[in-house]
Amino acid sequence: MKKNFALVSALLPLSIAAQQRYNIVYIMTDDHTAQMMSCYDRSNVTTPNLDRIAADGVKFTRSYVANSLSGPSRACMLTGKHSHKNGFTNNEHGIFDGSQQTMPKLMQQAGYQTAIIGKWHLVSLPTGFDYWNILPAQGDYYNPNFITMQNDTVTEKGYLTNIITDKAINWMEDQRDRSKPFILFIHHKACHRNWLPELKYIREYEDRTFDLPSTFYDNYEGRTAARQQEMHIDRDMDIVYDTKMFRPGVTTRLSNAYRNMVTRLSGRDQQVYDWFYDSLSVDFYKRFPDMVSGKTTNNTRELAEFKFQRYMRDYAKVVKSLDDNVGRVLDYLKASGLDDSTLVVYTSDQGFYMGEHGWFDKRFMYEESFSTPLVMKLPKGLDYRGNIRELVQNIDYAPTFLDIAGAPIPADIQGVSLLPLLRGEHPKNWRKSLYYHYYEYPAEHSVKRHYGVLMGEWKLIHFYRDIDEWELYNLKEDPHELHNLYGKPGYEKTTKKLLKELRKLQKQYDDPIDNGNS
Ligand code: SGN
Ligand code: CA
Repeated sequence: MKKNFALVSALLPLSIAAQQRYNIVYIMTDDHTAQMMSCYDRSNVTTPNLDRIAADGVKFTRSYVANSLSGPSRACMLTGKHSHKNGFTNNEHGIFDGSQQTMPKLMQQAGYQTAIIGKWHLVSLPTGFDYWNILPAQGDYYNPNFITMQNDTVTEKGYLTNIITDKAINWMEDQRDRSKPFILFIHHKACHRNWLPELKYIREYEDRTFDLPSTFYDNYEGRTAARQQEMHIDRDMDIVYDTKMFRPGVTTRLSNAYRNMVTRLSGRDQQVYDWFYDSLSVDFYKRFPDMVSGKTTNNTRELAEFKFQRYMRDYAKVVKSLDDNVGRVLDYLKASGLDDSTLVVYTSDQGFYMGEHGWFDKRFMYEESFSTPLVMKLPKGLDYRGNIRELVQNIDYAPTFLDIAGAPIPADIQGVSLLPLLRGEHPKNWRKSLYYHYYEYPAEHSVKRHYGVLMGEWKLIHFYRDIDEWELYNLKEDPHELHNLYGKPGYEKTTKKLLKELRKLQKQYDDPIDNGNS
């Protein structure tokens, strides 16, 4: 017995030391949704480089966030904890407490070099990174500012997606300590509103007419919170800021913000931009003369569909640059011999509506925005390939990376390591349900506060605060979540079961429900 112990303790450090310490390149975009990624959905765009990641690894088909909004999603990813535990519940009032335990700090302790480049959006400055170079707030697409580790603001020339990639490749090539494994976070602003394209792709997708989603003219029957939102393409998308129909004299809520963004371009670039969108704008105001007053038109369907096409085209252009740049990172890893030893993760801070329910933006626990794309290119030694259908959430990334680093996963981390799934295992005790909680209301886009549970084909949601409404969906029979079954005869047992699961998760995650209606 004694002998065995001695043997085990002699072997243990060896086995940890012998474990391959993969590098991790974590690429996270802003608002990039699966409907605009061809490895998930071929109907809208082609993304060959993103598809390469999935082809050389895995694609998660049931990947979700804990809170569908930028700052909160990033805080969940960094801590492995739900919003109420990491303290960053919403963008408008949140300041991330950088003194708390985070995955990058734990990765450092495990001997990794840590770096982050691009969108940060957590207000306080990064902690736990050996190198960082971040955008102020949402950042700008054209000639963007970056905040340096010295807390200086520096303006860089060019298109943001290219610049972030240049910086990331530079860091891997010239700046990192080659004696250590690394985790590099490449955080793009693309494809965040208002979808300003790289000038070389300004004409791309202009001959495409995208199909309207079947739910574009949703009437929100039985769904009060869905009816009361302000993220409607028809009503809420700004004709100047979002669809870029600028015309001197036409003033909208966001027209000044728009000009400030576009006039970051200069000289010939500014001309290229203006030539393109001005000619569209001239046609637009001929077609919708009432819009010159910046107000309204009788042709509401025609206008809504015009806005939808502009939205889809501009978003698709932004994705094209993104896909190119992901390709550059993959090519660099290959050329530099890092390919076999590096896990590449591609995800977004949440999904997004591409006209489903008539919407843009995110926030709701409905599938399009609750889910987030997640594909991983696996390094040598992790040889599983294909789809992973288990339920996963962005609180799982932190424990996964720690697991990969051979580091212990602290007990207060609420996510679980995905490493067994990456090995092709299907653990019998894998989670059967997911918890969601969204807090940013009252706020832009007016999506009511809500929490809910997803279990198998069922979803139960409670909207609260100045509303007290429950929704129940069967995703198999009603994938677009149009038929709220809550309170309908025949669903009492299912509702009870889901409610029990919801309360169990709230207890497990220790979420004090701030609703007054629970
Ligand atoms: C900005 C956008 C919103 C968007 C939020 C949050 N408005 O406020 O449309 O929902 O960001 O997005 S804008 O007029 O400034 O473009 S998030 O991805 O950062 O959470
Ligand atoms: Ca986002």
